[in-house]
Amino acid sequence: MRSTIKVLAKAFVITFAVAQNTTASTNTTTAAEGILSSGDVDLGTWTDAYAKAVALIAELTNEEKITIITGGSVTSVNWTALEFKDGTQSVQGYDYVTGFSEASTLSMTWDKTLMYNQLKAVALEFYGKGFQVTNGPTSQPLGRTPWGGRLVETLGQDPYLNGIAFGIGAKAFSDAGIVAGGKHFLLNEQETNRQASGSDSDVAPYSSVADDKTLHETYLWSFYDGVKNGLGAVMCAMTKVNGTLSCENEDLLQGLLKTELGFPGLVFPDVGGQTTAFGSANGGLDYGSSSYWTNATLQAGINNGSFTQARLDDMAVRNVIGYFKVGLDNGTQPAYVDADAYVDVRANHSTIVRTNGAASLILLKNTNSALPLSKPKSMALFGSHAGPIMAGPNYIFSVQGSGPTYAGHLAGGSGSGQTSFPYLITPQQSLTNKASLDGTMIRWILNNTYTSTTTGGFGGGTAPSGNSTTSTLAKRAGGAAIAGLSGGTSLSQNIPDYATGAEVCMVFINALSGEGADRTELRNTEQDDLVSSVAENCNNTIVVVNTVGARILDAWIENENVTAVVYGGLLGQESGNSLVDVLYGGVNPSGRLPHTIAKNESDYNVGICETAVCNFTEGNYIDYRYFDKYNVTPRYEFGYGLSYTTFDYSGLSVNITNSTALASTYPTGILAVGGKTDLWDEVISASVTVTNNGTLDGSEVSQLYVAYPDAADQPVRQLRGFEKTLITSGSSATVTFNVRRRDISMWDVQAQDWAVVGGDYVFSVGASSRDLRVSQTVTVGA
Ligand SMILES: *[C@@H]1O[C@H](CO)[C@@H](O)[C@H](O)[C@H]1NC(C)=O
Ligand SMILES: *[C@@H]1O[C@H](CO)[C@@H](O)[C@H](O)[C@H]1NC(C)=O
Ligand SMILES: *[C@@H]1O[C@H](CO)[C@@H](O)[C@H](O)[C@H]1NC(C)=O
Ligand SMILES: *[C@@H]1O[C@H](CO)[C@@H](O)[C@H](O)[C@H]1NC(C)=O
Ligand SMILES: *[C@@H]1O[C@H](CO)[C@@H](O)[C@H](O)[C@H]1NC(C)=O
Ligand SMILES: *[C@@H]1O[C@H](CO)[C@@H](O)[C@H](O)[C@H]1NC(C)=O
Ligand SMILES: *[C@@H]1O[C@H](CO)[C@@H](O)[C@H](O)[C@H]1NC(C)=O
Ligand SMILES: *[C@@H]1O[C@H](CO)[C@@H](O)[C@H](O)[C@H]1NC(C)=O
Ligand SMILES: *[C@@H]1O[C@H](CO)[C@@H](O)[C@H](O)[C@H]1NC(C)=O
Ligand SMILES: *[C@@H]1O[C@H](CO)[C@@H](O)[C@H](O)[C@H]1NC(C)=O
Ligand SMILES: *[C@@H]1O[C@H](CO)[C@@H](O)[C@H](O)[C@H]1NC(C)=O
Ligand SMILES: CC(=O)N[C@H]1CO[C@H](CO)[C@@H](O)[C@@H]1O
Repeated sequence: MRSTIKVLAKAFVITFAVAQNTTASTNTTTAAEGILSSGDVDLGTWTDAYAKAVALIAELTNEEKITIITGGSVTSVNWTALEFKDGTQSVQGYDYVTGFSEASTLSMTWDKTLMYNQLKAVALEFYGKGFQVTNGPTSQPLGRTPWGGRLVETLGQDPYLNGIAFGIGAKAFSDAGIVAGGKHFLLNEQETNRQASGSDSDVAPYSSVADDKTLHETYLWSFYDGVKNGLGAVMCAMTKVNGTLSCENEDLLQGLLKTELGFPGLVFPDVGGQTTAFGSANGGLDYGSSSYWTNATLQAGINNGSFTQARLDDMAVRNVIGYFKVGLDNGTQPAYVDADAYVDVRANHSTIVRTNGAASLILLKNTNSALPLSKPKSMALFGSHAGPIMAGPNYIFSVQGSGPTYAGHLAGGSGSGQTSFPYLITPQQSLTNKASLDGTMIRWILNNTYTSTTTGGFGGGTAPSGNSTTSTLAKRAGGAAIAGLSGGTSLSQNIPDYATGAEVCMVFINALSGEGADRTELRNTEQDDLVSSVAENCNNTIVVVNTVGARILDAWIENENVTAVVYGGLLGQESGNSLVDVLYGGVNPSGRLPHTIAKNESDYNVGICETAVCNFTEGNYIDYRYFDKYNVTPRYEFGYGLSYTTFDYSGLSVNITNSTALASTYPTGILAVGGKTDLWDEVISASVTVTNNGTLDGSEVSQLYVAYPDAADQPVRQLRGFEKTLITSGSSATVTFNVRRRDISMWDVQAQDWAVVGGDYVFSVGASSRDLRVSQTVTVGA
């Protein structure tokens, strides 16, 4: 065996075609497709890592290779088992790490630089604790349904936005010396019935069925970005695709992932994803359980043809290649430490958390110049989300589902999205600090329904009701005379009385969900009633929403007393500070919606699937693609978000920059890591002038949407570029978008390839998916 592998290693140096002959096996019916040594995929920048991996594996017996693929160490070659860990929002369950914002929050920034900075900082903390692989970044669940319980962990509901962010994550993690383990592969869009255990075994795990076009154009899309940008591992899902477990699905893993996308790394299973020895190994799982993959089973399989030597070698190579690719062999990484060890890896990452939190916040409504605040005389805070939970910070949550709300300030998720907080700045804390600087009088009721049952202060007297003129002592007993917010009326401890007369009323609401259960609601009666009862008494009610996914606001959004709404994800340890930065204008808001907020639940077309087979019959039409196609008016559309300044768009210019490339309907490039190379060619350039015509400096997110010709059978318009640009008041900036071949391609089911259909493409740039300001048509092809 050793000699065979040595030939493999040597052959690699010469040509890939030579290496192909070493894959000969006793079982030729098992697909050679997806085997790295076949040479089908040009490994590019992975070539050196592949050579190192092959050289390492060449030193091993089959028994030792089996040790590696089942997560063991082989001391003879100094191979130490890889340490895997959850948590792109922090090293999960660890002390002395940073509590970053969630991935979904990061996607709200629409800022590529900030995404990179944060994800690299996260990865450096994993590196410093001695981990080699992260179970992330998370592209999917993508957000087929807004009720999906895990959307807080993912990078937005649009394949393009999600893909760009996912690619940035793969690159940032790799740059930090960590193997990025992108997840979940694939069509794992809901928590209900995801696992046989604890569910109805007749229907669980559910099987997702998507047609080939939808699969490529919506769900596989972002994995192209991830693989192209350096994913070294991919986590297959717990669920099934087309009736076969994702982790044992040869079409999915050996075919789509390893061949079409040219993925060179290891596939590892989500919990329970592996149920057989040969189904999983032949299906494309590379890292699995020693209870299925025993030495005896796999060696017998090779002997009787159920399995192949080539595949075992491939699995072993794939287990170590990522380690070499990111330079984990360079001797620099600190030793692995336990969760409570005092190894402080935080550096100055709190500044990233604060900056990115503020940059992610989305201003949805702002009337009467309610925001930014400027030294208000008085302020009242409402809702349990404004302040700390009794015992916290938000730690530790179940993977069996959580929510629908959280009775304290929510700044981190649950399950795999759980944040490890070293501390948590609540809005109450940061607003109080600000009040002390500004001379603002501040009150709070940190409860959504609170009514005091206290009847006495001094001596237990009865609280006065209304504008009682009883004795001073009685007033003090009820808190009226000393409270004073209400300018003469008595102030008892209830929500309407605290709201009455406050110059600013701030209401804080949240929505929580996470791994293990889907959302049960997209709005919350208790919280919506709180907003309404404050607004009934306060003509300057500002609502702050921190949510795990789309949150319906229609119970009160049109109330004229609700003057401003700030909407965001879960912001991490600096949450209150990020909010204050935006509320007081230290940071001009520039977050944009990564999903559509509907007016009603029934406006969304996809709910939770309760059957054994989940047919993705809606095709590509999820989120704004559905709203646009079926003329459903959203409350706030995908891409929406206000600023304290205003921007004007002009002078759009769109040119084909590589007509040679576009002369061919299908890509002609070789298959490489990330798919055929020319899918990534920049073929069209668009530029636009954006002018800040308001009085404050601010950042605008210019968004490029493309409408394909009818023959391509595509949604009305699709995001195909975005750039966040800081523009000072009165200045202009030229914003340029480079459109890649894949950005104007459609999946041709007959040809099984990405096609550029000839015809007129309309390029529009604007401030949201429904606020397109300038357009230009470009004719592609004959
Ligand atoms: C590899 O196999 C092919 C076809 O089976 C054969 O033509 C070629 O000569 C072989 N190459 C080597 C180096 O053995
Ligand atoms: C294993 O590592 C040790 C210490 O770094 C080194 O001395 C030894 O040569 C290595 N062995 C192999 C087989 O690489
Ligand atoms: C080893 O890799 C890490 C992570 O990329 C890097 O920070 C470090 O500088 C490298 N060390 C050496 C000696 O190259
Ligand atoms: C699943 O089956 C559908 C319909 O037969 C097919 O279009 C699709 O490509 C299959 N998907 C996978 C991942 O095999
Ligand atoms: C592993 O399997 C091989 C081949 O069947 C056998 O020679 C070897 O003894 C086994 N090793 C162990 C530890 O069982
Ligand atoms: C090859 O392996 C598959 C299972 O992976 C098995 O069904 C088939 O019978 C084997 N073919 C031969 C010729 O042994
Ligand atoms: C909020 O106040 C209500 C009414 O006073 C009380 O029943 C409830 O327990 C409080 N909730 C919390 C989370 O303190
Ligand atoms: C809001 O009410 C206050 C009194 O509480 C009043 O001074 C102010 O003019 C009102 N503002 C608007 C916009 O109605
Ligand atoms: C708005 O607030 C004022 C108190 O400032 C109140 O009189 C009025 O009824 C409120 N309007 C609504 C629509 O609730
Ligand atoms: C899913 O689609 C298939 C094929 O169109 C159909 O036979 C099946 O009944 C559908 N299942 C559900 C649960 O809708
Ligand atoms: C497009 O071409 C025109 C004419 O050559 C040129 O003025 C413009 O700058 C080009 N725009 C872009 C975005 O390349
Ligand atoms: C409860 C109470 O005493 N209400 C009085 C408040 O003041 C107004 C006007 O002075 C009276 O009409 C109310 O009866």
